[in-house]
Amino acid sequence: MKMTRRALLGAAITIGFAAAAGHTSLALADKPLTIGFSQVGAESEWRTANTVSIKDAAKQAGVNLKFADAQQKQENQVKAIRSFIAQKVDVIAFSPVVESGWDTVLREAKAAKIPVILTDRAVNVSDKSLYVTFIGSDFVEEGRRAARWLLERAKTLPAGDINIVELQGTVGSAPAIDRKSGFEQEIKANPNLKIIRSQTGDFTRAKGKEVMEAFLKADGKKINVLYAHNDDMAIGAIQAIEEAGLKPGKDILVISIDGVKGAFEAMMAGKLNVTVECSPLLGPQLMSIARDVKAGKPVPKRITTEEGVFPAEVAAKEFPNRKY
Ligand code: GZL
Repeated sequence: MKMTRRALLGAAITIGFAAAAGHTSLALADKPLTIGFSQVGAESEWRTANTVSIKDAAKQAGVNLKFADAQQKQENQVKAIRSFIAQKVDVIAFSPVVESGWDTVLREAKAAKIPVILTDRAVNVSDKSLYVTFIGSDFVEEGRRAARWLLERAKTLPAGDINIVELQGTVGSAPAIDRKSGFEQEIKANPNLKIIRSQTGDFTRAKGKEVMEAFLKADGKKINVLYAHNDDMAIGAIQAIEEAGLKPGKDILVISIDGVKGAFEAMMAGKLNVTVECSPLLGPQLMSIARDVKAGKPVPKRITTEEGVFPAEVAAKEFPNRKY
């Protein structure tokens, strides 16, 4: 069948458009995903492992990662997020140092049509559409698990009050708020369990040691248990307990959260009684979710990491399996 000149021209134009479209989509497919990531800081073994997980996963996934360390200051995270917006990254991800104060900058990201993913810690915002999803642990459950270990252990202790001192994480942070709440809810089951002192150690070893020294000066012999919101503060406090001439893990039971290698070493040395796992290995999940978000695929609003509880009795056996 002879094609008329008009038909040939129409066909040529159609092929031209298709090729261009094909070429464009091919080009888009080849362009690496760019993620702007604002990290809390480098305050603990957990945080260091979290940063390694994110950077390694980005390399593995061929993601162009723009990484900013906020040195535990919210204003630095806000600055970093604004810089990512200016650079027109594909996705913004961050671990918010504290829960509040994010509405304005997240509205700027939304206006710039850049999706935001929360990792590790949650935010308190009036409009939940300001972030696409939150990948991280259930900190309330971590606090409950710490308390459940103590409720069981309390059954083997002499009758009477069991005095607890608490080293809280960073003031205003989701893990500090939730780990405190979960622990307090659960210990209500035993009225002998009393929190006699509670103060922030800001998730660091140095501050954990300093605050524990103050607790020991005030209440020394009265203290039966230390509940620390992370292993780094517990490890700092263990040094203070030893310097006070007491045996951590025996004279004062030590309970903490994270499950970093340092905690397993302290348990194997008989100085820490239990650590509740909080996995920092969020990198691979972040990269995969970010790609889905960029591709416009639906993702769950909340992705909770699976974790365990490791008492001292299992530390030596579990230690070789630890990845952080
Ligand atoms: C928990 C994380 C906490 C860790 C601390 O997901 O945000 O911050 O428990 C870290 O070790 O500093």
